[in-house]
Amino acid sequence: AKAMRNDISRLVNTVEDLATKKAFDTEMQSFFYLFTRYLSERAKSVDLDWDRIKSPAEDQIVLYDTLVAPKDQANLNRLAVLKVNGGLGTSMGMTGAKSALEVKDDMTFLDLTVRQIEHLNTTRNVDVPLILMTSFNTHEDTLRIIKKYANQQVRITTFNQSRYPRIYKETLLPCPKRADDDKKHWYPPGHGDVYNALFHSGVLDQLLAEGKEYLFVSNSDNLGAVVDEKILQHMIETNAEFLMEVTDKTKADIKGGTLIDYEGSVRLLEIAQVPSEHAEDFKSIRKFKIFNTNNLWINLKALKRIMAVIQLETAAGAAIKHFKNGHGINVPRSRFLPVKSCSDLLLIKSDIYSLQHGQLVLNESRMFETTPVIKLGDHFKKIQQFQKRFKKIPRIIELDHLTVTGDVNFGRNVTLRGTVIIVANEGQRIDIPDGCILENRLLSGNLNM
Ligand code: UPG
Repeated sequence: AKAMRNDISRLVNTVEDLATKKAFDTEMQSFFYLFTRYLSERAKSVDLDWDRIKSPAEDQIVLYDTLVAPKDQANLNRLAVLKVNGGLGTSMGMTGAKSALEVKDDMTFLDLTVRQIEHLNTTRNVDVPLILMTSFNTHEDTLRIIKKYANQQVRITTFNQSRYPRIYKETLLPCPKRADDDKKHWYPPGHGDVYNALFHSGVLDQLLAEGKEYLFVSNSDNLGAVVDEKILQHMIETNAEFLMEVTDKTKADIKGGTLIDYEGSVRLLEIAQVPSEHAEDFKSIRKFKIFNTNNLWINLKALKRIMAVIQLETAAGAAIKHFKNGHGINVPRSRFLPVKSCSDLLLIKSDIYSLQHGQLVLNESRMFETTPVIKLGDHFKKIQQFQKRFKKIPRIIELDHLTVTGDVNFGRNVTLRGTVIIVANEGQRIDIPDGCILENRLLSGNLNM
């Protein structure tokens, strides 16, 4: 820790401008606390006792269907919306901000979010501001997209989250040598940094000064996270300082965090906290039925009060344990529509959904309640590959299940129905021609149809 402290002072001393230096110093002190906590936790090696983890009690998770709408829109003027937008789309092979990816009708995640808020503000005649937390990785992409909204019905504020130095595994010393050292030597310390960054950027005080009391936080890739007046009303009625929207877990959600009861208090449990011998338990749908959508509702005055204790959380939802009356709301799946992979992207781009004021709505002509299950193989993992392999997004309104493996390419105006499985083995290639209709088909081998 001593060596780290010296290195940090040296880093801070590479900054000349006094104001910048002060802000950077504060950031590095926060990093240093996190680092020393890491050292002490590593020494103890446990933070949660697995045997004390229980499923949440009934009153810790409220069912969405029991909530009632407020009589008017007055609450909305006390609300602000924040998107955590510091992450990159690395899992989809992107080098920039994931929210800058075009998802539908030439609009990016950010454009759709702006549309959603704009629609809320105009139809309800309110002034809900949009706050975007960016990181040094996503700041430029974000500004480029939002600049066109400068004169619209939505006020957009951005602030940058912290930038911490990466450390060498062996020596535990920082990688960067100077404050302006290359990007690759730094990292954004997770969305839990939102509290610290909101506070230090001055945005928390600015919101409070404007009379905003509640903050709705969600992931920037979750297009289902629209403002819900019933949830806001419930928050006010129950004096809950923190609400987490959870939803029923399916096999596809095994990685998400879950709410648990720990010695009578409600807490978030993330896979990273689970000892490896219990990883399978954690993933099971039976014991942990719900997972965190990361749609969080936070009382801003309470946040200000407890800033000192929550500044070091790495996951935003983990802060729930510090607030009074914090609990979960079990919401419909439609409030969690993320794009974590190119399979998710195919679904959202397809005719299964259409857009209404930036919101995705299920196509009425689909006969089933559920959306198709899509599994695209490794050849579709990266966004560039995905774009190259689909000349046009197929029509899938009557599809139940699609599995694609290997070197497969789709032409224009392809229609997929029922269960379709396409397998190109190693060294083979399958091209689905323009206008092709596949219904309950299994294609494999080396096909040039
Ligand atoms: N993000 C930041 N800053 C960071 C890291 C991430 O703003 O330093 C943003 C990112 O842009 C995205 C969001 O945080 O919008 C979520 O990040 P992601 O990596 O997609 O999610 P996880 O951190 O793996 O999981 C979160 C919750 C988990 C929940 C899941 C739902 O921690 O409990 O189940 O979101 O998708």
